[in-house]
Amino acid sequence: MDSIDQVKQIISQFELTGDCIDIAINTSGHINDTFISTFDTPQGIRKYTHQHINGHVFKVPLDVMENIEAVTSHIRMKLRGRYPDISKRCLEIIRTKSGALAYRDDDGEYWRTYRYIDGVKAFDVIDDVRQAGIFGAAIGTFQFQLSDFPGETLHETIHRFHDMRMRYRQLEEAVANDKANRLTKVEPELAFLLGNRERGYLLWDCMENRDVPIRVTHNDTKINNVLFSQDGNEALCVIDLDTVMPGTILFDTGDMIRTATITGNEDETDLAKITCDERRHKALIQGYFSTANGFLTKQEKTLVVESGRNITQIMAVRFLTDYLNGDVYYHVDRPEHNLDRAKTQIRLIQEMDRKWDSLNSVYSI
Ligand code: GN1
Ligand code: MG
Repeated sequence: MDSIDQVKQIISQFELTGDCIDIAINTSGHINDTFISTFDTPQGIRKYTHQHINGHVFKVPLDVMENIEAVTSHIRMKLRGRYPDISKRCLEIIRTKSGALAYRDDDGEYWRTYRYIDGVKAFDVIDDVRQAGIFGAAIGTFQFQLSDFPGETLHETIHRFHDMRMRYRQLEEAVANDKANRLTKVEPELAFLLGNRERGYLLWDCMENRDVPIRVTHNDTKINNVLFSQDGNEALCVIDLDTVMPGTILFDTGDMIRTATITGNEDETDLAKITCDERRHKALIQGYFSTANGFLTKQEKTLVVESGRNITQIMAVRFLTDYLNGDVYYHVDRPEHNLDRAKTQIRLIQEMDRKWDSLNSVYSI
């Protein structure tokens, strides 16, 4: 983690006015280090989000920033004219003093700044059924806004990000190396994931065979990446555009289902609290279809429920792999953190399977 003094020096490289009166650390993300600054300016108090982009995960940080700039410009164009104030509805990059999208520090590490979106709410777990519908509609709207964006112009910032075959190969490698000497602790989880391997290839294969079209995808549409109004009645903005890339929208419906139907936190240690809430699932998909229906193909629609199981599976594989590798990818707060995360994801899949017929009833509505 970077020191506050270092962060102060970094912040001074960006095109900001006023005096920096506070810097706070935000620990919610798994990948980048995040800081929130407060500035006293002649126009009043202004806040900003500063992030040290994880160069281990994002090999070319400037490609990430170019993607975000392109996508946010497109969304802003769609929002203008529809809303008098779009400041809470789209991320806004603050450039460096020399006009760059990110600042490269003396160690070659990249930093970026966004205008902080204040007066909004984010949820790690959904509060109620109605909110699931609002969240689903927000993801559909996001996809719709980008449905006419030329996806092929975006950089692939993490190669084959949702390629399940590659993720299983990485898991196999982690098992073979057993770097952190943890293999004996993961036997049931590993057995479950290996038993589900073939089914997991479905989404990626459909995309590669072009059974579903390539579109712009967010690739991290978890519930806490959508900002809600304070009263929770409106979804305002989809944030964390780091992994925006060409892909299938099923990656996004999948992450949406994974995070909005689970009844506990991603790292909950009491697995008895984890199930897939069928009522939220139904409201979520109805909300999603209400805004996305117009551009989805029949095959995309057919695979939406499966996508929730699929993306939950890929997360379980990735968390378990990182646990076996000794926690080199995701931020962790405790030694078993990644294993706890893998376990909740596996429990969620088991619960989805138990309720599978009921989950699929969304298609007969
Ligand atoms: C990571 O940094 P964060 O928390 O937004 C990860 C996602 C996972 C997520 C699991 C680049 O996202 O793929 O879904 O954790 N991002 C990357 O919560 O690997
Ligand atoms: Mg992310």
